Amino acid sequence: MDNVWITEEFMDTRYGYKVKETLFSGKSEFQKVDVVDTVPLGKMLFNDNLVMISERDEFVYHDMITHTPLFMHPNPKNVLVIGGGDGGSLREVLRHKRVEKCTMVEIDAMVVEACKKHIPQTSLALDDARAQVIIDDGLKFVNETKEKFDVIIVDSTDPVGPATPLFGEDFYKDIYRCLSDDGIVVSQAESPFLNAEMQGKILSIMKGIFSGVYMYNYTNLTYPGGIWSFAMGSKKYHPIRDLDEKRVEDSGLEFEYYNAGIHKASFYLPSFQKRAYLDFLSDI
Ligand code: AG3
Repeated sequence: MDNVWITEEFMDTRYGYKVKETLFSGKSEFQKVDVVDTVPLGKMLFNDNLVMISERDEFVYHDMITHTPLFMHPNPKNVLVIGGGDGGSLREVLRHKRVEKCTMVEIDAMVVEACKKHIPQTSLALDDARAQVIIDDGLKFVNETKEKFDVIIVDSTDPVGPATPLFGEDFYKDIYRCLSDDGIVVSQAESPFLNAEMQGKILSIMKGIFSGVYMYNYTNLTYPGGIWSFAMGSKKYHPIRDLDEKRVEDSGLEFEYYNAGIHKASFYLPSFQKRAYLDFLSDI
């Protein structure tokens, strides 16, 4: 395999990675699933030919999607992850000692199995005693559950294929209902360069449901579009005023990317992005 490349094509752009070895290739009921060992970034998971994680940079995304809401909420005990079959979000959630339980609802068993077998770096946490892994449709789960969650993390694929309804209004109404009175939802929300329309849509949906609507960014090696964003709906807490920096320090956790400074800075958006979503965003 001397000059074999794997490429992602997304929104009329293309990104490539030099392949060492293909470790798994399958087609589930929902999507194509590939795990490939690459020269530059270690093992990578692709769903429908789109990069989900690389061993080299998954920590950035997983730090930001989890620790940001978990340090904003003063006492997150019950957490729900929708999607996230690679286990990376679950791994980071469970590092918080006050989290008593983290339920993960992933639609595609093949993703979970492929990662368990080939990417222990993220999948190790799937066997944790505080983890409950459910293979089911997240949409259905939030529609039916009677449980209340302090933090819900929507770690989905892009708004094409199986994840499309996770970018819709009905889903967020259900999310609101199964959040506790001071709950927070964070959703992966694409790139402001390549998918501004989707960002606007998700924020406008949240605006109709949550009293606090925020967006925050990080920069990123593998997802297309340079800047990547998360959308946040909050019933009570403010992302910056309610961040208890001492608690971040006292947690004793060491992060590769997240820290209190990055947490605060990430909510200050580039002017073009802030201007585009002014109607939907709450004050920072
Ligand atoms: N969730 C975010 C996937 C979005 C990537 N998009 C793309 N490559 N076009 C990934 C799951 C990580 N736990």
